[in-house]
Amino acid sequence: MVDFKLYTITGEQFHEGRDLKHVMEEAIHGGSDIIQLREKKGSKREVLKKARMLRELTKKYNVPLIVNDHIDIALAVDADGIHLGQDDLPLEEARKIIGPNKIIGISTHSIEEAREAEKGGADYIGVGPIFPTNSKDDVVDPVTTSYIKEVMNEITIPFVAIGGIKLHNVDEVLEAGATRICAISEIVGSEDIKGTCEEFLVKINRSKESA
Ligand code: 3NM
Repeated sequence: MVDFKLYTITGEQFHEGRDLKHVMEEAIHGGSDIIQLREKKGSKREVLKKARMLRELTKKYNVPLIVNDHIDIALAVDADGIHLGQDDLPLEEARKIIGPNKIIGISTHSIEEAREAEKGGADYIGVGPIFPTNSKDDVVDPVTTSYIKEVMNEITIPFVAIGGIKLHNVDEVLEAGATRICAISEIVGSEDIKGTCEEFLVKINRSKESA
């Protein structure tokens, strides 16, 4: 099973003018230990091209690559796994296509969705949005850190906290019990991507030590 601490997702709207490869390489240099390609626009070919580039990059650093939604592209580039939202292909169907050895992550926004993902064999779940976020179009109301506590009480598969997480509010998320943090805008929109990742990791590691 793959485990990780700091999950960086692509978000082109936040790094306009900067090259995606450079942005994600900086995140990896800062210690981000899992990367997701999340492309809601663009043709299949454009997404495939980015996926190939990120596959090459992540292989070089031995970091897992997850592709959001596009199972065909995940298979074509031999990504480590896929991430699915509640409106994407159901988990069981996705598992049939992608096989038993790939990672499947599921976004969840309630304990019912978390239970269903665990029962269906998800490898990890996203738990969010913890705070308000502008990075997702069809976003639901913030679930707050109380959802983290519910998940910790009941769910045994790994979970990653997501949604509006910034350096200034991550301590609250860690104090609630999260050990894995995911961010888009705070990382890829940063002037200092590597430094931002390093700061996140200092906080995550400090919280782990005191747990
Ligand atoms: N999924 P930022 S929130 C992609 O709650 C995504 O499932 C969410 O971006 C969920 O770190 C979110 O910029 C956006 O808020 C995260």
